[in-house]
Amino acid sequence: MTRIRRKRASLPHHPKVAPSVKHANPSTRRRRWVLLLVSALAFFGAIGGFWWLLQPRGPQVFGYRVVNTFPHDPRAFTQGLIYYDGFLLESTGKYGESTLRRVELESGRVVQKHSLSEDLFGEGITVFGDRIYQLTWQNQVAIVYDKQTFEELGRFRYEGEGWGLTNDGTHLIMSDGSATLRFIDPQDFSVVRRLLVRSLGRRVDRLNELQHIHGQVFANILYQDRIARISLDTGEVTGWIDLRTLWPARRDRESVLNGIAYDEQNDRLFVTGKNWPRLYEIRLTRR
Ligand SMILES: [Ca+2]
Repeated sequence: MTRIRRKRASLPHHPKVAPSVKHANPSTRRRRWVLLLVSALAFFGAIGGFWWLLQPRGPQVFGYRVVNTFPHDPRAFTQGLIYYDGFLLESTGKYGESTLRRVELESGRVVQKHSLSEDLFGEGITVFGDRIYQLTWQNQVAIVYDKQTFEELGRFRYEGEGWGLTNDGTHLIMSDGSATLRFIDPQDFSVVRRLLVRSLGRRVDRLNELQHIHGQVFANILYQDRIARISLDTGEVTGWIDLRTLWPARRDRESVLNGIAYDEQNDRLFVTGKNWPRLYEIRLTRR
């Protein structure tokens, strides 16, 4: 009994809690809390910043400025357009009206023309080497021409529909109305790669006329009068060009924006549409 009483009596002199904490004054304690809070904020802030850096950025939205306006044949149901060697090359559609033509930019005058047979509906075109390749809509036939004389050199068959056509210097790149671009071997027209095009995770359907520009593909979207700038590595849309106000006086639902051409030497971007009376040289502006 005596021992126990002694032990109890000694308790206040041997506290179990460290004296430094138990007896820290209030200002020291406050400083510790502030330090802890600041450290936590810095830690989570750094994690948040890192996460933000890793997030995919949304596409840039571009406006435009009209630099020049040129005449365009209002009877041309434009399905393919390129700028090549000082002239425009244009493919027009519709059964019985489809053509391949060489057009003087300034006057809109057709200086050379090849008419397709009435059963063919002309679509996208591209120049590759000494040849022009022209797609047809539902005929599943690509026609190959001598790029100077427009003499037909041969034909290839492909699956599905043919819409837009361009090339990256190695492969032809083709659209078919879906969100997928096909990369085509120009020697035998075999498909070497398919690229699904998305914008913020959503498929971008109705990719139509195409133009390869500095490693990206520009594609106008049917019935939207917008152009998507597409990364050829990922298929992601990196930018949208809004051209809805460019030519609002359309005569019917089908007379939509369809035709992108690029003069690489002089960095000029041209656009027109189906049966549009004008072809525009535009400069992109940031919004
Ligand atoms: Ca084009």
